[in-house]
Amino acid sequence: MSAAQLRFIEATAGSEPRGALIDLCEGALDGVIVRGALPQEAMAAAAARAESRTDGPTLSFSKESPVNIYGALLHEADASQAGYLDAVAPARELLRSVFAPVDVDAELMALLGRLAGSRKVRNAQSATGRPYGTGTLRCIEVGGFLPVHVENLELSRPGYAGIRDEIASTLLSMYLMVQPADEGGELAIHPVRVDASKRYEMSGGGLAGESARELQALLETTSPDSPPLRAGDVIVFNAGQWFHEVGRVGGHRRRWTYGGFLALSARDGAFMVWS
Ligand SMILES: O=C(O)CCC(=O)C(=O)O
Repeated sequence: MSAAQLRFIEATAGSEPRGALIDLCEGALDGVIVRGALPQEAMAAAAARAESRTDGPTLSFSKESPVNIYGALLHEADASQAGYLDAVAPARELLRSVFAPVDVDAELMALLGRLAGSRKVRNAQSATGRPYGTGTLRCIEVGGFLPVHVENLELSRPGYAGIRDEIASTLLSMYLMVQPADEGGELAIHPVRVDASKRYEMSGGGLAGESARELQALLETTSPDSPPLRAGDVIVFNAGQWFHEVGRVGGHRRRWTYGGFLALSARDGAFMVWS
């Protein structure tokens, strides 16, 4: 782990910097924020529809912090990915109904395409050509938070068996802010980088033991970047390398985001996206 200075840029929808995704992979940039990528009114409608769903989320984490996920999440898949791949099409339908009339996956793929410059952007695929998802809808309840983590360490999870060998760059995360919390719930990106040559002690997706103590000591000597995100803004950042977290959601409103992951493919040089 090492500390450094983070570099973020901001753009407005339609004038995104072409090639920014390559800069993110090469370390010339750490994050890009696209303001007004989707209309605020459409996000308010999507949050209201999501709030009124009576069927339960696909996944619920509630031990320390109440977080609900709608859609197929590779982080939680088993090594066969069968359940994950079967869940992709129904999840797309569910998410289409939440965001209608906006086709959220098409909009985000188009945005990533503009940021990718000359590279293609496509969904990741299984060995038999089945598509991975694009994103999941995430809800952090009031009182909930996401502990500090870094996505490149997730690559050792069983679900990554299908694409692990194809990943040729750091993992990038993209998040569309659907409904920010009315208090707290900020995404905090720490200027502390994971060390690819090091073995980390892990437990339940987070650092444990000496690794956790070392990280905590570094976090106490640095300050994170917390780019304020409004409904309709999208952030794409090098979540593979920079430790990040979501602070506790206060106030009265749940925090809703829609997000997925991407990386360069060793197979065709495209950016491949998965949920
Ligand atoms: O919701 C966010 O802003 C970031 C979420 C995140 O880091 C994650 O789901 O891994």
